[in-house]
This record gives sequence, C-alpha cells and structure tokens, in this order.
Amino acid sequence: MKDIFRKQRMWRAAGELKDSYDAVVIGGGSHGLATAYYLGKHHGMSNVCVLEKSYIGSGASGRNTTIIRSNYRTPEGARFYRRSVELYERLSQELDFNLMFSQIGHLTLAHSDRAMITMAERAEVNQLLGIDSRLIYTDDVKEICPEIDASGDVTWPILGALYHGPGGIIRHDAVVWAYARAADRQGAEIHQNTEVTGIDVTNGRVSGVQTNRGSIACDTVVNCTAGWSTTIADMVQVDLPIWTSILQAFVTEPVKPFLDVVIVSSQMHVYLSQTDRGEFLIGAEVEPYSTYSNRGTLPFLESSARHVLELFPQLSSCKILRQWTGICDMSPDYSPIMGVTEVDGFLVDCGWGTYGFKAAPIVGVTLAELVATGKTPDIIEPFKLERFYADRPVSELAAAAVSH
Ligand code: PYC
Repeated sequence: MKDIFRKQRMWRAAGELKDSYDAVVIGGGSHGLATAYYLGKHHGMSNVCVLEKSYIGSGASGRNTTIIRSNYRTPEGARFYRRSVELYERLSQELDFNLMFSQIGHLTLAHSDRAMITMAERAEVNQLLGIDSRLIYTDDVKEICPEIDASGDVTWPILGALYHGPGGIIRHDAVVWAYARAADRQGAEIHQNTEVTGIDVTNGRVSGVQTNRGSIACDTVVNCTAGWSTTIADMVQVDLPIWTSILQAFVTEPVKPFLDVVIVSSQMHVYLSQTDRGEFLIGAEVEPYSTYSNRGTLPFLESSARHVLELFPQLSSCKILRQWTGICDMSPDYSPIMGVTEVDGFLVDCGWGTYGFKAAPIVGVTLAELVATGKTPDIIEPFKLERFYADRPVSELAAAAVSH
C-alpha cells in the first residue's frame, strides 16, 4: 500500500523552511513553478524554494481562460510567444503529464475595415517570424466555424479574421500540477501557505526574505506573483509602472461539442471556446477600474452573454454555471516586465495583463537562465523594466484578445 502511495505522490510534503536557499521564487503559479523546474533541469540548481501564500495555482494560473497562442503584434512579442507555444507543444511529453493541449486554432474576428487592416498587419509580422497566422474572409470563417452567425444581419457583421492554426486551449490546472511535480523532482521545495512579509536588502542587494513561517537568507528573489507583483516590489522600493485590475470569465452548462476553434471578437469585447467537458468558456476585457476583488459582476455577465448570443444565437437557452475573476497586472504598453531591477538579486516577472498563462514555459526557461548565469537572455531583453526609462515601449495593445 505504501509503495503505491509513493509512486503516485505529486510532490514531497513541504517540511520546514531551510535557513537559506540559492534562489527564492515568490508565487506558486505556472511561472514560479516553471522557473524552479528549469533551474534544476537546465542549470542543476536544486537549493531553490517556491513560496506560495495560498495553494499552488490559486492565482492567475488557475483563473485564466486557458488560451495559448503566439499571434502577437510586435516582433518582440510574437517571437517570445512563438517559443512558448513550441515549448507547450512538447510539454506533456517532457513533464509526463497529459496537459490536454488542443491546438484547435484561434480566430480573431474583424468587424470593420480598420480591424481588417490590423489583422493584416499582425499576419505579416507573424509570417515573417514563421508563425502560422493569416488573414481570412467571411466565407473562410464560415467554413472553419459553420455554427457562427456570419450573416450580414447583425450589429457587427464579420468581415474576416486573423486565423492562427497553432492556437488553442490547454488544461491550466494540469500545467500547474505538472510543473510542481517536475520542480519537486528536480529538488526544489514548494511551500504553500507561506506568505512573504518582507524582503531584506543589504548594500543594494537582496540578502533575505521574511515570511509568516520565519526568515530565509538568499541573494536572489524572483517575483512571479502576477496580480500581487507591486505589493512584493514595494518591499524593496522598486516602483513598477503597473496597475491592477480583474478579468472576469464564466462557463455555461456542458452541451454537446460543436465549437472546435477559439473565437475572439475584440470589437464586442468577448471571446469563447468550448472546453473538453462541453462547457462554453466565455471571457471579456479587463475591468476599467483597479481592484483586487475576486467578486464577479452582473454587468459583465449581461454584456458578455449578449455579445456571445450575437455570434451564437443557438446558445440562448444555455445556463450559466459559474463565474470567476482573475487578477491582472497591467503594464503601460501591454507587454510583460521581466528581468533585473535596480536592486541586485531582485528579479521581476510581472505586467502580464491577460497574457501570462501563455508564457509559462518560456518564462521558466529564460528566468532560470537569468538566475543561473546572471545574463539576460536575448529573447527577454526587450521586456526589461528599464525600457520605460529609455522610452522603448513594446506596444502590444493591438494583440489583446479583447480591447483593453
Ligand atoms: O490574450 O488570448 C488572450 C486572452 C485570453 C484571455 C484573455 N486574454
């Protein structure tokens, strides 16, 4: 009996915190756990811990809409997410865990001439980088998704779309668990219910972390806390140009599968996919006010349901099962902020807006490399915090799933 349990265990019981670690990762979501895993796998660093104030995956990793894609607008963004999708494509095999990555394709609808131009520009950037992404027209949309109302008899007729074949959906909680198990097997410790209450800095360098379970000495801290990144950065007086808001989503009751592509309408501020369970997973844009509240709102349900019904009137009697919110860190240019800061040893991984979950593998690989070698990998160089002081934004607003 005991042997069976040992084989099935996901990760070791946490035990006590050690007095010191080579690196402390704050945040037990997909990014933090991936970073811990690649630190071990690629760099042989196992004296590492992940501190999570709640349970792993309780933040943005468990509260997103599971969409993976790389059809971004900027070359910097598209290159970065292309690498992430490539890593996701072999992640089930690498982590020996079925992540149910369904590359069903991703359609960003265009309902105006201006939107068609934006989609054409994105397609060009994508194609130059070898990303499968192209502009298609109404008849192609009907062919890919016969169930959508592509008639002209609606408020926002569909003129075309950006079609991105490799895009799709994945089981987000499985990504978290798989990375946690893999990080554990590399020797990293995962401490849940462990809240960081302070970070020590000595002579401009990180020297330790204070937690609700005691103090740790360390000279490298990685802030992978998604919505809470500014509260952690405040502990070392690093000023992040981030505001925090919520993204809401809901699922319907399960129905017989008919939608096998992700549908996004920026114009209508809505996107949906059908999960493997048959539920329609529907989301909208980030709320226009700053909050940390996890409470969903009725206006969100009303407006998203109304827009979905314009695209799929056949869902009119489908019941809503549950709704949730996720906390998003919004950066001024809608691109992430990654890498070094003015405090030596304090690294950030934040400003992900609504894009974070898609980036987990490449974030893990690149942050682990930065921690282990002290050198910023080329692919994340454009995303450094200093770009805001050097006037080098990476404007990714045009690639937001829904206009923010
Ligand atoms: O950018 O693909 C996206 C996205 C999905 C949900 C929110 N944003």
